[in-house]
Amino acid sequence: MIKSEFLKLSILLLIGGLLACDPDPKLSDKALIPLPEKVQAQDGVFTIDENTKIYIDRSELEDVAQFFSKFINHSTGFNIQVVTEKPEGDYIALGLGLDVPKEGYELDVRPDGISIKGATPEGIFRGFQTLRQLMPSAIEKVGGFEGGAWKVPGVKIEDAPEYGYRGSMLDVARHFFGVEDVKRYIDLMSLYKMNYLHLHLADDQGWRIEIKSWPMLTEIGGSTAVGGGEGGFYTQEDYMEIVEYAQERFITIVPEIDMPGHTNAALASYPELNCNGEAPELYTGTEVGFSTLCTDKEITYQFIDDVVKELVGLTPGPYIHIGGDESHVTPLEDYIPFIEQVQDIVNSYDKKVIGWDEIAHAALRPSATAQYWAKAENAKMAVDQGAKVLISPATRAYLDMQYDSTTQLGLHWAAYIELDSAYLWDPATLEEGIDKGDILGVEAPLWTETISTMEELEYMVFPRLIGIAEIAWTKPALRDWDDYKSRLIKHEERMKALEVNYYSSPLLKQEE
Ligand code: TNX
Repeated sequence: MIKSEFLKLSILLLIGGLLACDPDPKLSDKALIPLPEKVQAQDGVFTIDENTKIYIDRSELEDVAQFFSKFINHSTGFNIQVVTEKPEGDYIALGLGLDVPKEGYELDVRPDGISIKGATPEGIFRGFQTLRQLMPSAIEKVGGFEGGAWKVPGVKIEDAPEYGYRGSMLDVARHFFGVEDVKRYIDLMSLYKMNYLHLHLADDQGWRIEIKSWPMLTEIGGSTAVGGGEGGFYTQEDYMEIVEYAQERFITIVPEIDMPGHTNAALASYPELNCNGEAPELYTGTEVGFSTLCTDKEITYQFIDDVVKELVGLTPGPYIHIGGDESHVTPLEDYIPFIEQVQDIVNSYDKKVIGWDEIAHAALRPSATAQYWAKAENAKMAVDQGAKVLISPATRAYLDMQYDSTTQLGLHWAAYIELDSAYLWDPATLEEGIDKGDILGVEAPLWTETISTMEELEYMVFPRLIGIAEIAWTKPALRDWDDYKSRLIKHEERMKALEVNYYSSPLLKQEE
């Protein structure tokens, strides 16, 4: 008897202790990245429990609402439902009709309810990412419920992005990354409100997308990788799976076929594309600039038309990327008409062209965008022609650059890029003559000559991509390195919950 009383008392004390350990979360303990435009703390907390509903009053919000309920249910084990009639108890309301930009939103968290409003489902989706960062990090784990409550601190947030294109690029040509890896990358990007994923689908070392009218591209050209590994490719079915997965997260895939250089894999597959008609050996090294499509053969343009046509069939987004970089063995007098003709092919399928900054040597079509990676003078030539620029400076935004001289993976031809260097710049003031109005947005590319696994990929990408995401989303006047750094330190817990193999920079340890 005495023993059982003691047991009861201990259990009560234990529960009391647990409750005391679960104080209301404070807004100041949360890390919002990218930082929203206006954040105003409000009293109280909202508690998500098994009775919480997601309330929508329009069918356009059904998909986005289902996405959230699934997300929350996965980690909490709740069975939160989407309802179209105003519920009795507390709920999360999603609503349209707000007069804000396409991706803008307002998030209001009060003790008796949460609302996310916007102008489009996309805006609501971005707002949900903010709400997600206000929830305990355990929300990131499937079955993450470890006791305690899913409390969200009271807050009113108004937010909208600085740039409409906030992206990353994955080089799946040097080393191939399969569908599941790309999906994980898309998931991670979406947490930081990124909206474009550029896939570098063909290079000297590999052709990674099935083209039904030119089947040897993948059969031969897809069969290897840097270092001589087995390579791989996406069937069109696989690729659509990626496109649709991205679409559900309001991320647009931009396919790139690099040309006229970086084409050894294509030339090895179809020797008629080569000026001498001979197939070169498959290439597994890391040199650049030695290959070119034959720019004065008719078949080259038939080939490009066929490839672009099939790609367009897989591309709901507006852009096709034509590469155009480092074509060192294509004489400029051949390069220029080539780029002009390829732009016309892409435009004939109602898609817009993006190309690396060298394409500005050619006459750019009005809808073209030059991706600034190396030469500011190329980017300025593009601006002078009235084209837009996508900002990806190798010295700041290249995710394959080493953090410092001790980094084992990656390259350092452009720079060593520590977290502060990746964060402390602004697209609109980076180069004189390239102003806010000239800029489509910001993209951080990951080249994979030295990277072949997801673990390695995550190490190079995180947390630098997060800083780039903030540069692209948050107004420059609101950005501050020390403030960002302290948010990133708080955010480490969430990356751990996501099992991201991030680079634990010494800069993240200086504080406290
Ligand atoms: C330059 S960036 C390249 C790529 C390499 C990269 C390595 C660009 C347009 N071309 O072919 O992979 O450097 O950092």
